[in-house]
Amino acid sequence: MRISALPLYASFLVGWFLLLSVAGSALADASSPVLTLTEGTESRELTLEQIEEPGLHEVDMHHPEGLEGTFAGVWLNDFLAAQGLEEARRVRFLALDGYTSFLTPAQRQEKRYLLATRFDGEPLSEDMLGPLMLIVPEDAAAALEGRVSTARWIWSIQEISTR
Ligand SMILES: Nc1nc2c(c(=O)[nH]1)N[C@H]1C(S)=C(S)[C@@H](COP(=O)(O)O)O[C@H]1N2
Ligand SMILES: [Mo]
Repeated sequence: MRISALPLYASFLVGWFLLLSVAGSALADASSPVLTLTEGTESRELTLEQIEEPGLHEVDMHHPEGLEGTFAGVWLNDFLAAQGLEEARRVRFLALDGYTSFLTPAQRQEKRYLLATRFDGEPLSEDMLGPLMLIVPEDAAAALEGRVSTARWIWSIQEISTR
């Protein structure tokens, strides 16, 4: 190869490298596991793709922890139904920081919980309260003003355990 062709060749290689790494991370986002779903003693890993299978619902809101924008996710009851778990008497959420909370069937009937998977179109990263968080869109304004408890607005969810 002539010396003069080297910069062109090098930029071609760098270009491909950038393209492949971007494609690779997009692929990893949708098809790598983000959640452990436990039913009794049986556990399985779910990808974002599998979690979002029932269809995304979008809501523009200001989360009490600070994020403001478009949240998207699946209704918790739709997600549970898709997994054959709509009858669960206890749905427990476990977060990366050790926080845990649970919902009973009555609580799941009383309010529509959204299992958020995305913020402004992108998968929720761990520094943005991800990979998954629970929000109640109908309570967004009240939560921001402190008129309603957000004890069940658990973020950084890594496991959902049902029985
Ligand atoms: N992952 C995670 N989610 C959480 C919490 C937490 O510590 N970790 N705190 C819960 C509680 S008790 C409340 S009242 C709200 C707000 O918590 P904060 O006041 O500690 O910010 O988030 C809820 N979700
Ligand atoms: Mo709390």
